[in-house]
Amino acid sequence: MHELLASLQQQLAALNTVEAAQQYPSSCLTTAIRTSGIYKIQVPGLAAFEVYCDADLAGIGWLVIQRRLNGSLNFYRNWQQYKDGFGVVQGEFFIGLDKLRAITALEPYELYVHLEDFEGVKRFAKYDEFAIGNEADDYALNALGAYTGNAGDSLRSHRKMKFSTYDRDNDAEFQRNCAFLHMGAWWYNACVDSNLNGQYIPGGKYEEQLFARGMCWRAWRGHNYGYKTVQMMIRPKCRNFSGNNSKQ
Ligand SMILES: [Ca+2]
Repeated sequence: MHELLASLQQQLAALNTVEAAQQYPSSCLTTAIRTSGIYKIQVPGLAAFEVYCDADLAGIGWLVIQRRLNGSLNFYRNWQQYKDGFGVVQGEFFIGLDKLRAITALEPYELYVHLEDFEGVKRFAKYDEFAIGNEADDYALNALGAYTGNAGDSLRSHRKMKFSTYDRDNDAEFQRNCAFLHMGAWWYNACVDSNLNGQYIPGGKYEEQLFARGMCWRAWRGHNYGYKTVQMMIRPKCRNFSGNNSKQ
């Protein structure tokens, strides 16, 4: 009898946990979120946290994971800071690798990279699958699906690479530290086709000797150009959702 009671109590506790977890959505793709702004989400393993949901750039349902607007925030940071995240979600920020892992492990996600140059031209790169590993796997870019867009594909060569910061060299360049060399933090190979956490360089174009230290996306404007605005966003992929979520 005592065992049965204990079992029932356990089940009740589990139900309460589920109920608590359902207080907030697990992503920005929900009928309750129709406009851009700050919302709270909750994913297993983490306390509920605020995110910025974007409903303007590419339809509804996008959760912003990284944003560069004006260079006001330093992105040349260490492993712990990239793990935890930094900045504020309505401005310049990086969401943090632990959160990014927890979100993308929950269900299939797609990735949208928005770029705007200093002439006001906007382009994008979209990938129909996106997921990263856990910390034991150094948050490797495990899944990167098919590309569509008009900015070109400058993430392909970073697929399967581990995340690196200046104090955690996980790149494929044996002699050198790519994060230090390119003053950013990324899924460096040996080393870069893109460096969207690199230095913010007003005006965009920079000198040859600063090779790929800016927020470059090689396929559009090469290694020596950094964009005015960058926004990386993710959205659950496989849900049958009736909203206007596919302008592109
Ligand atoms: Ca290295």
